Amino acid sequence: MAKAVPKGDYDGIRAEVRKVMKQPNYDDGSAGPVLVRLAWHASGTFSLVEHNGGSNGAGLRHGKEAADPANAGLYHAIEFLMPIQKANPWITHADLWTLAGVEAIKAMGGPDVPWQPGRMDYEDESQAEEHRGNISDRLPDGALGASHLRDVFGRMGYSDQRLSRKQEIVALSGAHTLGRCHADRSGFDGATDPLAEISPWVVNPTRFSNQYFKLLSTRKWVPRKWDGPMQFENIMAGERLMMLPTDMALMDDPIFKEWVLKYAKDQNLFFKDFANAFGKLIELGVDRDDSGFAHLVRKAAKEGKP
Ligand code: CCH
Repeated sequence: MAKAVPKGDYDGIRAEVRKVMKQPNYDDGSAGPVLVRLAWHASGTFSLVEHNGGSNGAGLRHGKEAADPANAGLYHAIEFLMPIQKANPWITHADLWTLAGVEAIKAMGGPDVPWQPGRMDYEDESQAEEHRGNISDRLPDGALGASHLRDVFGRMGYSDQRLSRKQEIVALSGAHTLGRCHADRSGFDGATDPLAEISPWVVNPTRFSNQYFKLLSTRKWVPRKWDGPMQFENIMAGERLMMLPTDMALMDDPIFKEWVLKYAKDQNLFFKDFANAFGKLIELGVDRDDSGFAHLVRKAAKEGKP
């Protein structure tokens, strides 16, 4: 049972998130990684040009967005958080999902990501569709390469054409230091044990660190021989680690690679850039007022400069 905390007590909500993160019978005993993925998928549908999608509304609970194969498995995260929302109906799902992602990152040893409340929830499918339009097919496809990453993140407003944003796509990708691929969710897999169906990018997938960049840049990654989707593997500490083609694209592309190497060397730099880029991500689509990243996103949209 989650605890009811006074209205507006977001630290109290954070404490409840830490409690639900402990899931002894789930993956590595932690809901943390899937909570981070929920915050990302709730936000990553944003389009700067069409100005729809994004974290406002928690649209992922409804209709086409809920059924989007890219969101397979995220119902686990939604269900983990449900008791908190039930005990605290004053917080919207959209605020709770983003706050849970941010708190999970912190609880797993990562940086403090800036977060503000103020998101509303779409009550039903028709309200979600009215506000969001058709936003399916907007999340990235792990089978593709660097130009796909530029298209997808460019649509959200992240771009490596502008100096200040050059590294954000790479910094965000560093979240793959957390969690695993699940064959029954994304089709990607890589377990050493043929009975296991889930595999991580790093050895300790519940600790936020720059390990993903270290391994990506120093290990020998070879295409996995199997009849599933194309993915890369390396055996380490008896565990089969994996990389998606999109992960490998960060090493193939010279601009992305420069940042992979920087983050591999300097965890503080990664934490700083990640906190900034993730803070911006969870603001996408939030038109609450004229402050913070929401303001920057609106300004960029007006100027027509993704
Ligand atoms: Fe991711 N991600 N992600 N990802 N992701 C998957 C899992 C996680 C892509 C594909 C996949 C980001 C960017 C990308 C997480 C955070 C982020 C999986 C496995 C695929 C496939 C899903 C499964 O089978 O359960 C692609 C492509 C991109 C391109 O950029 C970004 C950005 C973030 C956050 C900042 C996290 C965390 C996971 C682990 C989830 C879990 O359940 O363990």
